[in-house]
Amino acid sequence: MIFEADAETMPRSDLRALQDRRLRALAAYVHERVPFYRHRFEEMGLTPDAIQGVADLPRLPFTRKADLRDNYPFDLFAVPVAEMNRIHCSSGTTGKPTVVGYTREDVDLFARVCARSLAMAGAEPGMILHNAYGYGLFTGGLGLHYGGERLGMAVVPVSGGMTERQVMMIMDFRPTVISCTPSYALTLAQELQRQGVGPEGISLRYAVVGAEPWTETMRTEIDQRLGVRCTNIYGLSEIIGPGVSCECVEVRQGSHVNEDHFLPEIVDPDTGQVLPEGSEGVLVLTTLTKQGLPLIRYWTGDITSLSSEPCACGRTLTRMALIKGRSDDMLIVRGINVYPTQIESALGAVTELAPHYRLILTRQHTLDELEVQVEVSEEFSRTVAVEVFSDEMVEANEHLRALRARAGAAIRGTLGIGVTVRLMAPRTVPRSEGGKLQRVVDQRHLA
Ligand code: DLL
Repeated sequence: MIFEADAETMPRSDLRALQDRRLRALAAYVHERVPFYRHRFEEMGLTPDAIQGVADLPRLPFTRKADLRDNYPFDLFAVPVAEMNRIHCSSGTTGKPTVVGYTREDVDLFARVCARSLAMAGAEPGMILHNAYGYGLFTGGLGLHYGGERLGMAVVPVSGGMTERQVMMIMDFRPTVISCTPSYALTLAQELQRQGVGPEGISLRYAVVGAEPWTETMRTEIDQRLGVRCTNIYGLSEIIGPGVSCECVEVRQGSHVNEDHFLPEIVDPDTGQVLPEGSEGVLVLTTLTKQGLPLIRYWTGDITSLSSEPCACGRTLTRMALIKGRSDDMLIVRGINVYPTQIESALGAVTELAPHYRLILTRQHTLDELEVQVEVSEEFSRTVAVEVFSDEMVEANEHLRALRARAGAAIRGTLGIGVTVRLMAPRTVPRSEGGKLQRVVDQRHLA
Protein backbone atom coordinates (compact mmCIF):
# COMPACT_ATOMS: atom_id res chain seq x y z
CA MET A 1 0.00 0.00 0.00
CA ILE A 2 1.21 3.54 -0.80
CA PHE A 3 0.26 6.08 1.88
CA GLU A 4 0.64 9.29 -0.14
CA ALA A 5 0.57 8.05 -3.73
CA ASP A 6 0.55 11.53 -5.34
CA ALA A 7 3.87 12.41 -3.78
CA GLU A 8 5.46 8.97 -3.74
CA THR A 9 4.82 8.13 -7.41
CA MET A 10 5.18 11.62 -8.89
CA PRO A 11 7.06 11.72 -12.24
CA ARG A 12 10.66 12.67 -11.49
CA SER A 13 10.50 15.82 -13.61
CA ASP A 14 7.51 17.08 -11.59
CA LEU A 15 9.31 16.15 -8.40
CA ARG A 16 12.36 18.17 -9.45
CA ALA A 17 10.14 21.19 -10.22
CA LEU A 18 8.54 20.85 -6.78
CA GLN A 19 11.98 20.63 -5.12
CA ASP A 20 13.13 23.73 -7.02
CA ARG A 21 10.09 25.67 -5.82
CA ARG A 22 10.47 24.51 -2.25
CA LEU A 23 14.17 25.27 -2.20
CA ARG A 24 13.59 28.84 -3.38
CA ALA A 25 11.06 29.32 -0.61
CA LEU A 26 13.43 27.77 1.92
CA ALA A 27 16.31 30.10 0.99
CA ALA A 28 14.08 33.12 1.54
CA TYR A 29 12.64 31.66 4.74
CA VAL A 30 15.96 30.94 6.48
CA HIS A 31 17.46 34.23 5.30
CA GLU A 32 14.60 36.09 6.88
CA ARG A 33 14.31 34.10 10.09
CA VAL A 34 17.61 32.48 11.08
CA PRO A 35 20.49 34.88 11.79
CA PHE A 36 22.97 32.01 11.43
CA TYR A 37 21.90 31.44 7.81
CA ARG A 38 21.57 35.16 7.05
CA HIS A 39 25.22 35.61 8.06
CA ARG A 40 26.18 32.58 6.00
CA PHE A 41 24.54 34.07 2.92
CA GLU A 42 26.26 37.41 3.58
CA GLU A 43 29.64 35.73 4.01
CA MET A 44 29.19 34.05 0.65
CA GLY A 45 28.01 37.31 -0.93
CA LEU A 46 24.70 35.66 -1.82
CA THR A 47 21.15 36.93 -1.68
CA PRO A 48 18.41 34.33 -1.28
CA ASP A 49 17.36 34.73 -4.92
CA ALA A 50 20.74 33.37 -5.95
CA ILE A 51 19.17 30.01 -5.12
CA GLN A 52 16.77 29.35 -7.97
CA GLY A 53 16.69 25.59 -7.67
CA VAL A 54 18.43 22.35 -6.84
CA ALA A 55 21.23 23.07 -9.32
CA ASP A 56 22.28 26.07 -7.18
CA LEU A 57 22.46 24.08 -3.95
CA PRO A 58 26.23 23.32 -4.17
CA ARG A 59 26.83 27.07 -3.89
CA LEU A 60 25.73 26.93 -0.26
CA PRO A 61 28.00 25.75 2.56
CA PHE A 62 27.22 22.69 4.68
CA THR A 63 25.54 22.82 8.05
CA ARG A 64 27.29 20.56 10.56
CA LYS A 65 26.51 19.09 13.95
CA ALA A 66 28.94 21.60 15.46
CA ASP A 67 26.71 24.42 14.16
CA LEU A 68 23.80 22.99 16.14
CA ARG A 69 25.99 22.65 19.22
CA ASP A 70 27.32 26.20 18.88
CA ASN A 71 23.77 27.48 18.72
CA TYR A 72 22.61 25.44 21.72
CA PRO A 73 19.83 25.22 22.62
CA PHE A 74 17.47 27.23 20.44
CA ASP A 75 19.42 29.68 18.27
CA LEU A 76 18.91 27.86 14.98
CA PHE A 77 15.15 27.76 15.43
CA ALA A 78 13.26 29.66 12.74
CA VAL A 79 10.23 30.28 14.95
CA PRO A 80 9.98 31.45 18.58
CA VAL A 81 10.05 28.58 21.09
CA ALA A 82 6.51 29.54 22.06
CA GLU A 83 5.40 28.44 18.58
CA MET A 84 7.07 25.07 18.87
CA ASN A 85 4.98 22.01 19.52
CA ARG A 86 7.66 19.51 20.49
CA ILE A 87 11.35 19.35 21.33
CA HIS A 88 13.57 16.28 20.88
CA CYS A 89 17.29 15.73 21.33
CA SER A 90 19.68 13.77 19.25
CA SER A 91 21.49 10.89 20.84
CA GLY A 92 25.03 11.64 21.82
CA THR A 93 27.15 10.33 24.59
CA THR A 94 29.10 13.30 25.79
CA GLY A 95 28.48 16.99 26.38
CA LYS A 96 25.34 18.91 25.53
CA PRO A 97 22.79 17.19 23.30
CA THR A 98 21.70 18.54 19.93
CA VAL A 99 18.29 20.07 20.34
CA VAL A 100 15.63 19.92 17.63
CA GLY A 101 12.26 21.68 17.59
CA TYR A 102 9.05 20.93 15.70
CA THR A 103 6.10 23.20 15.00
CA ARG A 104 2.62 21.68 14.81
CA GLU A 105 3.05 21.34 11.03
CA ASP A 106 6.44 19.67 11.53
CA VAL A 107 4.93 17.13 13.94
CA ASP A 108 2.28 16.48 11.30
CA LEU A 109 4.96 16.01 8.63
CA PHE A 110 6.89 13.69 10.96
CA ALA A 111 3.76 11.55 11.42
CA ARG A 112 3.11 11.46 7.66
CA VAL A 113 6.62 10.41 6.64
CA CYS A 114 6.57 7.72 9.33
CA ALA A 115 3.16 6.54 8.09
CA ARG A 116 4.61 6.42 4.57
CA SER A 117 7.54 4.39 5.87
CA LEU A 118 5.36 1.92 7.74
CA ALA A 119 3.21 1.46 4.62
CA MET A 120 6.38 0.94 2.55
CA ALA A 121 7.41 -1.73 5.06
CA GLY A 122 4.16 -3.67 4.60
CA ALA A 123 1.99 -2.21 7.38
CA GLU A 124 -1.69 -1.55 6.77
CA PRO A 125 -4.51 0.14 8.66
CA GLY A 126 -6.00 -2.24 11.20
CA MET A 127 -2.77 -4.03 12.02
CA ILE A 128 -1.16 -3.91 15.48
CA LEU A 129 2.27 -2.24 15.70
CA HIS A 130 4.56 -3.40 18.51
CA ASN A 131 6.76 -0.31 18.77
CA ALA A 132 9.95 -1.18 20.65
CA TYR A 133 11.89 1.97 19.79
CA GLY A 134 12.75 3.98 22.87
CA TYR A 135 10.24 6.64 23.89
CA GLY A 136 11.59 9.92 25.21
CA LEU A 137 14.04 12.43 23.83
CA PHE A 138 15.02 9.87 21.16
CA THR A 139 12.88 10.36 18.06
CA GLY A 140 12.36 6.64 17.33
CA GLY A 141 9.54 5.87 19.78
CA LEU A 142 7.29 8.88 19.28
CA GLY A 143 8.07 9.06 15.54
CA LEU A 144 6.87 5.54 14.74
CA HIS A 145 4.07 5.95 17.29
CA TYR A 146 2.51 8.92 15.52
CA GLY A 147 3.23 7.31 12.14
CA GLY A 148 1.42 4.12 13.10
CA GLU A 149 -1.56 6.02 14.45
CA ARG A 150 -1.67 8.16 11.31
CA LEU A 151 -1.72 5.06 9.15
CA GLY A 152 -4.63 3.71 11.19
CA MET A 153 -2.80 1.07 13.17
CA ALA A 154 -3.23 0.16 16.84
CA VAL A 155 0.13 1.12 18.33
CA VAL A 156 1.48 -0.64 21.42
CA PRO A 157 4.04 1.81 22.91
CA VAL A 158 6.28 -0.84 24.49
CA SER A 159 9.53 1.13 24.19
CA GLY A 160 12.86 -0.67 24.82
CA GLY A 161 13.87 -3.11 27.56
CA MET A 162 12.08 -5.72 29.68
CA THR A 163 12.54 -8.26 26.93
CA GLU A 164 10.70 -11.11 28.65
CA ARG A 165 7.63 -8.97 29.03
CA GLN A 166 7.87 -7.85 25.40
CA VAL A 167 7.84 -11.46 24.29
CA MET A 168 4.75 -12.10 26.40
CA MET A 169 3.01 -9.18 24.72
CA ILE A 170 4.02 -10.38 21.26
CA MET A 171 2.55 -13.80 22.09
CA ASP A 172 -0.65 -12.42 23.62
CA PHE A 173 -1.46 -9.31 21.53
CA ARG A 174 -0.44 -10.93 18.23
CA PRO A 175 0.97 -7.84 16.45
CA THR A 176 1.63 -8.05 12.70
CA VAL A 177 4.35 -5.39 12.64
CA ILE A 178 7.26 -4.69 14.95
CA SER A 179 9.55 -1.66 14.93
CA CYS A 180 12.89 -1.73 16.77
CA THR A 181 16.63 -1.59 16.20
CA PRO A 182 18.00 -4.58 14.22
CA SER A 183 20.15 -5.61 17.20
CA TYR A 184 17.10 -5.59 19.48
CA ALA A 185 15.17 -7.70 16.93
CA LEU A 186 17.84 -10.36 17.51
CA THR A 187 17.61 -9.94 21.29
CA LEU A 188 13.87 -10.64 21.02
CA ALA A 189 14.51 -13.60 18.70
CA GLN A 190 16.91 -15.04 21.25
CA GLU A 191 14.37 -14.68 24.08
CA LEU A 192 11.68 -16.33 21.93
CA GLN A 193 14.04 -19.19 21.24
CA ARG A 194 14.84 -19.52 24.94
CA GLN A 195 11.13 -19.87 25.59
CA GLY A 196 10.93 -22.53 22.88
CA VAL A 197 8.85 -20.40 20.48
CA GLY A 198 9.76 -20.68 16.78
CA PRO A 199 8.95 -18.16 14.03
CA GLU A 200 5.80 -20.10 13.14
CA GLY A 201 4.52 -19.58 16.68
CA ILE A 202 4.36 -15.76 16.42
CA SER A 203 2.09 -13.45 14.48
CA LEU A 204 4.71 -10.97 13.21
CA ARG A 205 5.02 -10.52 9.43
CA TYR A 206 6.92 -7.26 9.07
CA ALA A 207 9.76 -5.62 10.99
CA VAL A 208 10.78 -1.99 10.48
CA VAL A 209 14.35 -1.81 11.72
CA GLY A 210 16.90 0.99 11.78
CA ALA A 211 18.62 3.64 13.92
CA GLU A 212 21.96 1.81 13.64
CA PRO A 213 24.00 0.28 10.80
CA TRP A 214 23.18 -3.28 9.81
CA THR A 215 23.82 -5.66 6.92
CA GLU A 216 22.24 -8.28 4.66
CA THR A 217 23.59 -10.93 7.05
CA MET A 218 21.47 -9.47 9.85
CA ARG A 219 18.52 -9.20 7.46
CA THR A 220 18.56 -12.94 6.75
CA GLU A 221 18.87 -13.68 10.46
CA ILE A 222 15.98 -11.38 11.47
CA ASP A 223 13.75 -12.64 8.65
CA GLN A 224 14.33 -16.27 9.54
CA ARG A 225 14.24 -16.06 13.30
CA LEU A 226 11.19 -13.79 13.59
CA GLY A 227 9.44 -15.11 10.47
CA VAL A 228 9.15 -11.62 8.95
CA ARG A 229 10.23 -9.56 5.97
CA CYS A 230 12.25 -6.80 7.56
CA THR A 231 12.93 -3.43 5.98
CA ASN A 232 15.35 -0.62 6.72
CA ILE A 233 14.12 2.68 8.13
CA TYR A 234 16.54 5.57 8.26
CA GLY A 235 16.53 9.03 9.72
CA LEU A 236 18.17 11.43 12.13
CA SER A 237 16.81 13.84 14.69
CA GLU A 238 18.37 16.88 13.07
CA ILE A 239 16.38 16.29 9.87
CA ILE A 240 13.19 14.99 11.55
CA GLY A 241 13.84 11.53 13.06
CA PRO A 242 12.89 8.20 11.47
CA GLY A 243 11.06 8.51 8.14
CA VAL A 244 13.69 10.28 6.06
CA SER A 245 13.75 7.06 4.05
CA CYS A 246 12.49 3.49 4.17
CA GLU A 247 12.73 0.36 2.04
CA CYS A 248 9.69 -0.98 0.25
CA VAL A 249 8.85 -4.51 1.35
CA GLU A 250 8.39 -5.63 -2.27
CA VAL A 251 11.96 -4.98 -3.41
CA ARG A 252 14.11 -4.20 -0.33
CA GLN A 253 16.95 -2.81 -2.37
CA GLY A 254 17.55 0.67 -1.10
CA SER A 255 15.41 2.97 1.03
CA HIS A 256 13.11 5.41 -0.78
CA VAL A 257 14.00 8.91 0.37
CA ASN A 258 10.98 11.12 1.00
CA GLU A 259 12.63 13.65 -1.27
CA ASP A 260 9.64 15.93 -1.66
CA HIS A 261 10.58 16.92 1.93
CA PHE A 262 14.25 15.91 2.33
CA LEU A 263 16.59 16.60 -0.54
CA PRO A 264 19.57 14.21 -0.65
CA GLU A 265 23.04 14.75 -2.09
CA ILE A 266 26.11 12.49 -1.94
CA VAL A 267 29.41 14.30 -1.46
CA ASP A 268 33.05 13.36 -1.21
CA PRO A 269 33.91 12.99 2.51
CA ASP A 270 37.22 14.80 2.07
CA THR A 271 36.49 17.53 -0.47
CA GLY A 272 32.74 18.03 -0.07
CA GLN A 273 32.34 17.91 -3.86
CA VAL A 274 28.99 16.59 -5.06
CA LEU A 275 29.44 13.08 -6.51
CA PRO A 276 27.53 11.59 -9.44
CA GLU A 277 24.62 9.22 -8.87
CA GLY A 278 25.75 5.76 -7.78
CA SER A 279 28.95 6.93 -6.07
CA GLU A 280 29.50 6.18 -2.41
CA GLY A 281 30.02 9.17 -0.15
CA VAL A 282 28.57 11.20 2.69
CA LEU A 283 24.82 11.78 2.65
CA VAL A 284 23.91 15.47 2.88
CA LEU A 285 20.27 16.43 3.45
CA THR A 286 18.31 19.66 3.04
CA THR A 287 14.90 19.96 4.66
CA LEU A 288 12.53 21.42 2.06
CA THR A 289 9.40 22.01 4.12
CA LYS A 290 10.31 22.00 7.81
CA GLN A 291 9.37 25.16 9.69
CA GLY A 292 10.85 24.91 13.19
CA LEU A 293 14.41 23.88 12.40
CA PRO A 294 15.04 24.09 8.65
CA LEU A 295 18.53 22.88 7.72
CA ILE A 296 20.45 23.51 4.53
CA ARG A 297 22.91 20.86 3.34
CA TYR A 298 23.17 19.05 6.65
CA TRP A 299 26.27 16.84 6.77
CA THR A 300 24.90 13.57 8.18
CA GLY A 301 28.29 11.80 8.24
CA ASP A 302 26.51 8.64 7.02
CA ILE A 303 28.11 6.80 4.11
CA THR A 304 25.79 5.55 1.37
CA SER A 305 24.95 5.92 -2.35
CA LEU A 306 21.80 6.94 -4.27
CA SER A 307 19.95 5.42 -7.21
CA SER A 308 16.95 6.84 -9.07
CA GLU A 309 16.42 3.68 -11.15
CA PRO A 310 12.70 2.88 -11.38
CA CYS A 311 11.48 0.59 -8.60
CA ALA A 312 9.05 -2.30 -9.05
CA CYS A 313 6.94 -0.98 -6.14
CA GLY A 314 5.84 1.95 -8.30
CA ARG A 315 7.45 4.67 -6.19
CA THR A 316 9.56 7.19 -8.07
CA LEU A 317 11.43 8.37 -4.97
CA THR A 318 15.20 7.87 -5.18
CA ARG A 319 16.71 5.03 -3.17
CA MET A 320 19.69 5.03 -0.81
CA ALA A 321 21.76 1.92 -0.09
CA LEU A 322 22.06 0.50 3.44
CA ILE A 323 24.33 2.79 5.44
CA LYS A 324 27.87 1.48 5.47
CA GLY A 325 28.70 3.40 8.62
CA ARG A 326 29.35 6.93 9.78
CA SER A 327 32.45 8.62 8.48
CA ASP A 328 33.41 9.23 12.11
CA ASP A 329 32.88 5.54 13.02
CA MET A 330 35.39 4.52 10.43
CA LEU A 331 38.35 2.80 12.04
CA ILE A 332 41.77 3.13 10.57
CA VAL A 333 43.66 -0.04 11.26
CA ARG A 334 47.23 -0.06 10.03
CA GLY A 335 46.31 2.52 7.43
CA ILE A 336 43.27 0.65 6.11
CA ASN A 337 39.81 2.18 6.44
CA VAL A 338 37.49 -0.25 8.17
CA TYR A 339 33.75 0.02 8.77
CA PRO A 340 32.26 -2.39 11.31
CA THR A 341 29.60 -3.38 8.74
CA GLN A 342 32.35 -4.77 6.47
CA ILE A 343 33.43 -7.10 9.25
CA GLU A 344 29.81 -8.04 9.91
CA SER A 345 29.34 -8.97 6.24
CA ALA A 346 32.55 -10.99 6.15
CA LEU A 347 31.61 -12.94 9.29
CA GLY A 348 28.13 -13.51 7.85
CA ALA A 349 29.63 -15.86 5.26
CA VAL A 350 30.83 -18.22 8.02
CA THR A 351 27.76 -20.21 8.98
CA GLU A 352 29.10 -21.56 12.27
CA LEU A 353 29.22 -18.02 13.68
CA ALA A 354 26.34 -16.06 15.22
CA PRO A 355 25.77 -12.41 14.20
CA HIS A 356 26.92 -11.15 17.60
CA TYR A 357 30.29 -9.44 17.60
CA ARG A 358 32.33 -6.65 19.12
CA LEU A 359 35.41 -4.86 17.92
CA ILE A 360 38.09 -4.06 20.48
CA LEU A 361 40.67 -1.50 19.45
CA THR A 362 43.93 -1.24 21.33
CA ARG A 363 47.24 0.40 20.62
CA GLN A 364 50.50 -1.50 21.01
CA HIS A 365 53.23 1.14 20.95
CA THR A 366 52.18 3.12 17.88
CA LEU A 367 50.31 0.36 16.07
CA ASP A 368 46.54 -0.04 16.25
CA GLU A 369 45.39 -3.58 16.91
CA LEU A 370 41.89 -4.76 16.14
CA GLU A 371 40.43 -7.75 17.92
CA VAL A 372 37.17 -9.15 16.60
CA GLN A 373 35.20 -10.98 19.26
CA VAL A 374 32.52 -13.12 17.67
CA GLU A 375 30.16 -15.72 19.09
CA VAL A 376 29.95 -19.19 17.64
CA SER A 377 26.41 -20.36 16.89
CA GLU A 378 24.61 -22.37 19.57
CA GLU A 379 24.43 -25.31 17.22
CA PHE A 380 28.16 -25.33 16.57
CA SER A 381 28.93 -24.95 20.24
CA ARG A 382 26.81 -28.03 20.94
CA THR A 383 28.62 -29.99 18.22
CA VAL A 384 32.04 -29.24 19.65
CA ALA A 385 30.75 -29.65 23.21
CA VAL A 386 32.79 -26.74 24.53
CA GLU A 387 31.20 -24.23 26.88
CA VAL A 388 34.01 -21.95 27.92
CA PHE A 389 36.00 -20.45 25.09
CA SER A 390 39.28 -19.59 26.73
CA ASP A 391 42.31 -19.12 24.50
CA GLU A 392 43.67 -22.47 25.73
CA MET A 393 40.41 -24.27 24.90
CA VAL A 394 40.35 -22.87 21.40
CA GLU A 395 44.00 -23.78 20.88
CA ALA A 396 43.37 -27.32 22.07
CA ASN A 397 40.36 -27.95 19.84
CA GLU A 398 41.00 -28.49 16.16
CA HIS A 399 37.43 -27.56 15.10
CA LEU A 400 37.62 -24.27 16.95
CA ARG A 401 41.08 -23.54 15.61
CA ALA A 402 39.85 -24.20 12.07
CA LEU A 403 36.80 -22.02 12.58
CA ARG A 404 38.91 -19.18 13.96
CA ALA A 405 41.20 -19.46 10.96
CA ARG A 406 38.26 -19.33 8.55
CA ALA A 407 36.80 -16.29 10.28
CA GLY A 408 40.19 -14.59 10.08
CA ALA A 409 40.50 -15.48 6.40
CA ALA A 410 37.01 -14.13 5.64
CA ILE A 411 37.91 -10.80 7.24
CA ARG A 412 41.29 -10.69 5.51
CA GLY A 413 39.51 -11.39 2.21
CA THR A 414 37.26 -8.34 2.74
CA LEU A 415 39.63 -5.86 4.37
CA GLY A 416 42.97 -6.95 3.02
CA ILE A 417 44.53 -7.00 6.49
CA GLY A 418 44.72 -9.61 9.20
CA VAL A 419 43.02 -9.05 12.55
CA THR A 420 42.92 -11.08 15.74
CA VAL A 421 39.76 -13.17 16.01
CA ARG A 422 38.56 -14.32 19.40
CA LEU A 423 35.78 -16.91 19.40
CA MET A 424 33.23 -16.37 22.13
CA ALA A 425 30.70 -18.73 23.70
CA PRO A 426 27.05 -18.22 22.75
CA ARG A 427 25.37 -15.32 24.59
CA THR A 428 28.53 -13.75 25.92
CA VAL A 429 28.79 -10.71 23.63
CA PRO A 430 26.65 -7.82 24.95
CA ARG A 431 23.16 -7.58 23.46
CA SER A 432 20.94 -4.60 22.68
CA GLU A 433 18.58 -3.74 25.52
CA GLY A 434 16.44 -1.76 23.10
CA GLY A 435 18.63 1.18 22.14
CA LYS A 436 21.49 1.51 19.70
CA LEU A 437 24.14 -1.14 20.18
CA GLN A 438 27.73 0.04 20.65
CA ARG A 439 29.88 -2.53 18.87
CA VAL A 440 33.24 -0.77 18.99
CA VAL A 441 35.21 -0.63 22.22
CA ASP A 442 38.06 1.78 21.77
CA GLN A 443 40.69 1.20 24.43
CA ARG A 444 43.39 3.17 22.63
CA HIS A 445 43.24 6.13 24.98
CA LEU A 446 44.09 3.80 27.86
CA ALA A 447 47.32 2.67 26.26
O1 DLL B 1 18.31 7.14 15.05
C1 DLL B 1 16.31 8.14 14.18
C2 DLL B 1 15.75 6.80 13.90
C3 DLL B 1 14.92 6.21 14.82
C4 DLL B 1 16.00 6.16 12.70
C5 DLL B 1 14.35 4.98 14.56
C6 DLL B 1 15.44 4.95 12.42
C7 DLL B 1 14.63 4.34 13.34
P1 DLL B 1 19.43 9.81 15.88
O2 DLL B 1 19.39 9.24 17.24
O3 DLL B 1 19.55 11.26 15.71
O4 DLL B 1 18.13 9.42 15.09
O5 DLL B 1 20.62 9.09 15.12
C8 DLL B 1 20.84 9.31 13.75
O6 DLL B 1 21.68 7.05 13.46
O7 DLL B 1 22.89 9.70 11.41
C9 DLL B 1 22.85 7.27 11.44
O8 DLL B 1 24.22 7.34 11.76
C10 DLL B 1 22.18 6.28 12.39
N1 DLL B 1 21.05 5.62 11.71
C11 DLL B 1 19.75 5.92 11.75
N2 DLL B 1 19.04 5.05 11.00
C12 DLL B 1 19.94 4.19 10.44
C13 DLL B 1 19.84 3.07 9.57
C14 DLL B 1 17.68 8.15 14.81
N3 DLL B 1 18.67 2.63 9.10
C15 DLL B 1 21.96 8.45 13.26
N4 DLL B 1 21.00 2.47 9.20
C16 DLL B 1 22.15 8.57 11.76
C17 DLL B 1 22.19 2.89 9.66
C18 DLL B 1 21.22 4.57 10.90
N5 DLL B 1 22.34 3.92 10.51
